[in-house]
Amino acid sequence: MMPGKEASVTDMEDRFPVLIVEDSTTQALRLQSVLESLGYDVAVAVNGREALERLQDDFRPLVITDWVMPEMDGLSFCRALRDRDLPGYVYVILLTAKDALDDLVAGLEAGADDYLVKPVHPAELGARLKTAGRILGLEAKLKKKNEEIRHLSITDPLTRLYNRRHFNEHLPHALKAAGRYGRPLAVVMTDIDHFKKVNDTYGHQVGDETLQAFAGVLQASLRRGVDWAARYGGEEFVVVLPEADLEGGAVAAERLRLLASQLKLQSPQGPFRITASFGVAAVDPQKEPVPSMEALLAAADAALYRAKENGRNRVET
Ligand code: GH3
Ligand code: MG
Ligand code: MG
Ligand code: MG
Ligand code: MG
Repeated sequence: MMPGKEASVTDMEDRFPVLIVEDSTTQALRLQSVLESLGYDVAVAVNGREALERLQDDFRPLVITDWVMPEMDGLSFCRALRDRDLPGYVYVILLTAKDALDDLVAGLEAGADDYLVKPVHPAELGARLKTAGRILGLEAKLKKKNEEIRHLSITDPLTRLYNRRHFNEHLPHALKAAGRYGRPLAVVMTDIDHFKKVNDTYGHQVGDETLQAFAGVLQASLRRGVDWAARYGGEEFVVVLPEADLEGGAVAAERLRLLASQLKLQSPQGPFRITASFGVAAVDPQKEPVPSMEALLAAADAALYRAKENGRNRVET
């Protein structure tokens, strides 16, 4: 940054919260005031043990630690920190009066990212902290990208519902939880009736819009925070209702059936409607052992097949 120029937004974003770990109150206060004058948000811990505790509930990705401290010194602190599963990477600067080459090597080997010898000039400290900020900023960017990729990997691009991958990953968890807490769980499988005719009559584009509208009905109908819907295949969807038994699942499916049949869909050839068939299956750990995901889905699928056989636009259990 050029002198006289204002700090850019990026500069501000790179000032991550700092934790000073220092047993000398005088030194801690001096360091704190330097850091605060540079624009950092600062907290202080008096030794390694206290710092570890503090990072658990007040996570600070930038740590400046002293070496010689009672209870837990800076090196033990670095090693313990690297063993912890914290919310993100902690960039550690060891700031110590120990100035031997062996000490520097030992400090870095213990897990410190940087090593500064006391007394450090505020200008150097500021520059070192900027380096730390660049690295932590990069980590934050990667984390955000990872979350985006993770989101994409579990989302169906057409309907924005969860995809089959997420469904296959999460239904077993939901079943395990149901078994553990002795709670029921219902799955509703649904398949749009004569959907091939929608494509054939109105074209694929309208077919896609129909899938989006139908998925919208499913998503909007989720009543509890724990309920979720996924696109299982082409025009097949599944709704998972933890806490619902077979009867509750059937009531939910009946509501969905009605809402789907009331959807007003548009095409260049004029408005049209659809219907869908529903198959419901449930587990009740109070009455019987929790089945595998495959067995539960086979039961829902068999019920869906009966709904088709019995004339479509209906719910079977
Ligand atoms: P049924 O009442 O027995 O379910 O008849 P159906 O015509 O709905 O069943 P079928 O399984 O024969 O046809 C499903 C159709 O869904 C065939 C396929 O081209 C279409 N489809 C699958 N995925 C998509 C998609 O992403 N977009 C569009 N537009 N069509 C899709
Ligand atoms: Mg000390
Ligand atoms: Mg079919
Ligand atoms: Mg169909
Ligand atoms: Mg089908």
